[in-house]
Amino acid sequence: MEVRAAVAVGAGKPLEVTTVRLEGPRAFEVLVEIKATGICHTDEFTLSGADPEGLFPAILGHEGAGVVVEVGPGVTTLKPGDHVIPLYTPECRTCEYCLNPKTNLCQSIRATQGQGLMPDGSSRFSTLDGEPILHYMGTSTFSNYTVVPEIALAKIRPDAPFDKVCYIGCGVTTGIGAVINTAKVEIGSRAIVFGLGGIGLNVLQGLRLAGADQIVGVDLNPEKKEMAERFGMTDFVNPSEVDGDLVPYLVNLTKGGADYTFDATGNVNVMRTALESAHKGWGESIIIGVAPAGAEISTRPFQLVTGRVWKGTAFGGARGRTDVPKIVDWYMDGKIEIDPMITHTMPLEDINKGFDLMHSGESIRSVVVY
Ligand code: NAD
Ligand code: AHE
Ligand code: ZN
Repeated sequence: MEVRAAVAVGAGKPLEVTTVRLEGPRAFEVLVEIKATGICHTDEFTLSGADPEGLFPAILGHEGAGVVVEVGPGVTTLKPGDHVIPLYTPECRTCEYCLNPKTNLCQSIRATQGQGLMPDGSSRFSTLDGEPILHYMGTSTFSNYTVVPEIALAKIRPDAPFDKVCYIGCGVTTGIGAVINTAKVEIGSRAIVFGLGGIGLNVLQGLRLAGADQIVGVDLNPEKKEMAERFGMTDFVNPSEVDGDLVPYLVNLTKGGADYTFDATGNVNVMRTALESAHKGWGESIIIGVAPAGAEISTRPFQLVTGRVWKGTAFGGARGRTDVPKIVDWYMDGKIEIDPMITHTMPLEDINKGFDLMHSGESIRSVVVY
């Protein structure tokens, strides 16, 4: 079939919205009509050329929601008409990783996913001339139809609005999950969140849910303060307004260091500050941000010797087929908020404007509605 997609043709180039060809689902695959997709900073990271795994031409997008149109042979858990959220972290429930309760990183299709291919090693997308176009993160939601492995689809309730719950496909789950699944924050904790964008705001609402007492937000953009307060931030720090080193300032503000700190910037210098502003003896720092190719983190080993812990999280430690439908219920039941964070919506034709809004810091989340 012919579908409309935004194609990433090369690093640093605008997406090209065009008609491409999509082959139907093969065994254990599902054709999904994407109804809405968010634009995450990770899409921008890959489009910029900073992603060591970035490949072109490809159809980016990993924060979508839609409806099953057709299932391939062997698919047993989904049928046409089901509402779904594609998962860049699948959940096969049988691999060594899925069977280990310590991780959510299902590896059953990771190798081909990283190469922009379906599990059988081929692509379903091509140009009208028949040249292959690669998938991205196994999801490729910047297309009005996409093909996704069955194990990479969470079935969700049919009354949830696509243009809001698409955000659960990455940002919401990553931020809240980092608090609940990865850090396992206790009631009464003090926390610092670096970066108050689409992920950081969800870390804030996760901290609020977990009952943290002090929630410090750090961002260079003062425009982020108001929205962050709405999501539970108790103290705002703009590093450009702090005289001297940020670490002692934050340690003092949190009365000895935070129990938990979170990087949601992807900047390795910020990651170091986050680790070092965690409390001596027990403070844990969680890296969420994705850093560019070649970037490395560093600190004095003494920081770890004296009890601080450095951790990372992908997709908030969530097991998508199990956890995503529950997070959709939390939203529908009013336990978490999504609507105010979706600051802009646009048709696919205007998707590059969504990237411009992210660059200028004007948006939290832009959502493309098909
Ligand atoms: P975003 O662009 O919406 O937000 C980033 C925020 O960081 C902005 O508010 C910006 O002003 C702030 N910032 C930038 N540099 C800063 C600095 N030096 N000090 C303080 N604040 C600074 O991006 P996002 O969508 O929220 O994504 C954040 C990061 O999380 C990205 O690196 C993204 O790739 C990553 N991410 C990781 C996962 C995961 O599973 N680990 C999932 C989603 C996104
Ligand atoms: N490809 C990059 C790493 C990108 C990355 O870390 N992705 C996160 C999700 S970000 C979503 O917005 C992730 O899930 N990582 C685990 C995995 O297996 O990719 C690189 O540096 O090579
Ligand atoms: Zn993302």
